[in-house]
Amino acid sequence: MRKLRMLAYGLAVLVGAWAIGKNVATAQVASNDPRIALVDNCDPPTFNAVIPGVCTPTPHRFDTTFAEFIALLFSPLTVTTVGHPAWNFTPGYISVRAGQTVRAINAGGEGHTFTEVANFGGGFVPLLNGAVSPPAPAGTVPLALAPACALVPGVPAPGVVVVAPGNTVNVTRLAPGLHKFQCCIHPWMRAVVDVEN
Ligand SMILES: [Cu+2]
Repeated sequence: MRKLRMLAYGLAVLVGAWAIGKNVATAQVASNDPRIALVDNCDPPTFNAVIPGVCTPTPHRFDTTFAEFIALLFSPLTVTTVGHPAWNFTPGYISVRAGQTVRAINAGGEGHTFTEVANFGGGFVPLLNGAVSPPAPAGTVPLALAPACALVPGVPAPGVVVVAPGNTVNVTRLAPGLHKFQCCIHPWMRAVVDVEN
């Protein structure tokens, strides 16, 4: 467990440092724009005991403890990370008209990214990709990194913007067709935006 804590703490520093250097678009847009909520259920005392400051208290306190979160990262039915279902993008599929702005609103207590990827894949936190054992069961196949989620030290990746709790990122100028978005921290948080002509 100590090793896990050290690793988690290192990751928190990494994510925190990344968030500080980023601007998140918060321009006012029409309130009827299609929106996707970035949702989690982090319990502040237990998450912040492992990764200080990672879970912001919210008016309605979230209550998935860190241990519960880790316990549901994996399932005996699959060899890859499944993730805790309380961490998700909702809705996971929306259909919008070309030209509409999609608002991705962080309704959770943790930072998340809303990153467009060519194909869904792993994020930049090895623990949450199933690459660290424990907690990953023996035989776990780590998720392959989605290239758009790659972090290169000193080189900000355009799509890897950490959206702080309560903040919104606006996605504009989406071409007609299917667009896939995921969180580069919790790679099971995913949504598809279908842009109609
Ligand atoms: Cu996330």
